[in-house]
Amino acid sequence: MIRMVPRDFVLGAATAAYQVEGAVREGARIPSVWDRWLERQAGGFDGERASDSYHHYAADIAACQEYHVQALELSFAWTRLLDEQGQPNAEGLQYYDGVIDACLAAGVEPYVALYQFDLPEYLARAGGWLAELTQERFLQYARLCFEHFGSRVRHWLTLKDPVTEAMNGYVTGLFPPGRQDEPATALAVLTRMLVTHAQAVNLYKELGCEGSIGLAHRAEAVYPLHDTEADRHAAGLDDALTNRVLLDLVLMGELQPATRAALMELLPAGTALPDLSLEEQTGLRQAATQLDFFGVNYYASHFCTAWSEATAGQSHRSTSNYALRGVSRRVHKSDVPATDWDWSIFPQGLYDMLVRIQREYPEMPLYITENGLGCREELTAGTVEDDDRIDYIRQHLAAVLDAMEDGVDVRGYFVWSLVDAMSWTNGYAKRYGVFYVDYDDGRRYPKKSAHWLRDFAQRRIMLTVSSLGESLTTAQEEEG
Ligand code: BGP
Repeated sequence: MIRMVPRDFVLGAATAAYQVEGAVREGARIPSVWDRWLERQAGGFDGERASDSYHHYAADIAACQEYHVQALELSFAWTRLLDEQGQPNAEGLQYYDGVIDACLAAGVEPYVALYQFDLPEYLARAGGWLAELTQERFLQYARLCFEHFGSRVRHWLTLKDPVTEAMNGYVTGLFPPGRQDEPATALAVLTRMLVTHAQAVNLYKELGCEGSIGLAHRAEAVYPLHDTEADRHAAGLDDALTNRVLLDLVLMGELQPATRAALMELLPAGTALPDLSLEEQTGLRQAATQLDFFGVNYYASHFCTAWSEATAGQSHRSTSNYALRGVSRRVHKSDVPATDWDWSIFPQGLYDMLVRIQREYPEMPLYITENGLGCREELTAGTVEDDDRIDYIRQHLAAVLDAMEDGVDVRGYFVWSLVDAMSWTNGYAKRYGVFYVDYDDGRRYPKKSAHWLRDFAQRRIMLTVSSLGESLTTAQEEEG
């Protein structure tokens, strides 16, 4: 079957400030919680240099133009734009002026996230997202960005992956502050983040900015491992924390009764659900109706079995091992292929999440704001023959096209990532880029996937043998 990808379907690539910029001591940047966290970890990597995009952004944007990457999703570093007193940092503004102007000059549409995990260190010390000061400063920061860049940046994301930040910070301990087995705190943090997100959306609309604003969620599908009542129940509880809290609060402005019931069951006895003032409740509902789009980050799905033993996952940096007491244990399914890091490769999960969001929540344009494959890779003769990545992208794009044919309103797809970048827990060993980065000298090399994406962006044709999971070829390869 030949499928045409609509001309107005955005094909882009994504990065995030802390994972690519480096230059942590330049431009009067203030410390981020990740600087200290990585210093204390025994992981043997840090964000000091990363992909050195701080100094190579012009080349990266030129590569987007050359390889027909229509849009670049990036995040701004809060730590570069606002100092500890809440005052704008002129050097930071100038740096991102350069980035945005280079994008516009190259015809590459910028999609900017205000935040992707890199909280200023002084706010982490003040209590992180649970502190009022964090919320206050975030809104100052959002206002600065909207006012300064609003006429040039037409697509904003308030937050990316807040569930990942909350769960890794307070359940698995993989992210700062490294606390474990505290699902109630994770829920409180997530709720504060989403209240702040709502205030930022409402601020954007109050300022009358002409553009669109959304949020990106790592939407991992959760299935029962076995078709038993116990496993179905475990998957339901896991899904409540992993997806439903965020989807309910962001897309409906309040928790649905089934989500509340699941939370009451899975949280330690006597825990109350996070308290929201009337104003915050109204703000959440208002933001849900004003939101312009919703971003889906998708990498893997989970197969769950009931679990009453200890929470685990914290010490397993190279595998996807995860279990939460009283909720579920995620088990690798032997008939599902997996990445070098044990993440399931399951495009059906992306299709299911898209259809579900469309079916269960009010109508909303969706973007795939991140999707990609992390591998161990080496440069050979100036390139990487990353056929696995091409296959991964093809299969997931096919799932997106399937969902669109079934009525889901998907507006674009961003591959994670444009260039190899620091992985939060796996450092530089895990490469996602369609451009290889030599971390010694910062040079970039297009991988085979960059060429494949360029051809795909030009032709916008995909030939699918059948539906999900089947191998796909582009018209060009068929011809050639
Ligand atoms: C997403 C993050 C990205 C990226 C990706 C891959 O949740 O938004 O920043 O890191 O996960 O994850 P990892 O680097 O852990 O493999």
